[in-house]
Amino acid sequence: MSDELESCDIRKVRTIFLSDIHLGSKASKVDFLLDFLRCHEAETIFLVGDIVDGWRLKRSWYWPQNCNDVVQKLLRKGRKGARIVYVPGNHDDFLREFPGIHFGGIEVARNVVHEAADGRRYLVLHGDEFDVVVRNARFIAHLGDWAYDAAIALNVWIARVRRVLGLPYWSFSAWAKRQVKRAVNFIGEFQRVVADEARRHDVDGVVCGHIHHAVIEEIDGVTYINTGDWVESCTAVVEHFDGTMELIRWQDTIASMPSMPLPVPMKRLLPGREKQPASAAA
Ligand SMILES: [Mn+2]
Repeated sequence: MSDELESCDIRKVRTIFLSDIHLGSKASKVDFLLDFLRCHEAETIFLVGDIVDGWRLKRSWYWPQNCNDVVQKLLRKGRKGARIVYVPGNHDDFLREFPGIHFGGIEVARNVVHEAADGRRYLVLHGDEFDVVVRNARFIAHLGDWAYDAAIALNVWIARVRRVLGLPYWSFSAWAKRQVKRAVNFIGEFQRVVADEARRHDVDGVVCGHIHHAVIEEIDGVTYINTGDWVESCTAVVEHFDGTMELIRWQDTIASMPSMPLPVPMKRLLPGREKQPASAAA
């Protein structure tokens, strides 16, 4: 038996949906994803966009070994018979030039309809086409990515300058609250627009990613499923053999698995957990 099989009970599911892994970005939680992939086996795996962060890689190359491990693991699952469908997102839009191609057993599709075991049909797409900024002007989106980092650096300077001028401290929290409110509006609007698109395709539901906000919910008769991301939330959606869809928050799952060896960052988050096996071995 391999180490992989010893580390967790393999969960067999019909379908896995993953998106927004952002391989090539330092923020990507690659080790958690590797654990998730070790513990799950599926007949079909949908990669719902932004799997590789081409925008980041273009700016500076960052590709540690564990990124290769993810690719290897997926290719291996493909060799062992899993169907793997890659629906590109905006960060890996270089793949959109090649709809219909196969590489290493992975098929690339702009969007695809998945029929679940219960006969319900789901439109699978990344979702950035509904992000008005991305759709109307790609350069604004690129700027946005850069501008976010710049804004944070700028805050430090604004505070310093205001202090020198004797002005009161500019309330970051009030500003942040306004941003959150706008974000909530944005999420709601995005979900509504994507659900509308599903209705136009005459399907029962939609599986998307892009906004890094995992959820399964009914929106006016359409099942809206967002797979979330592996940058912050470490979420995936699986379809069971009866067609039930389940949202998995991997860090919660790991925390409830006493037999699971914790990846290094998790040990820091959950001190004390790793002590149990040590004392048992003694
Ligand atoms: Mn995206």
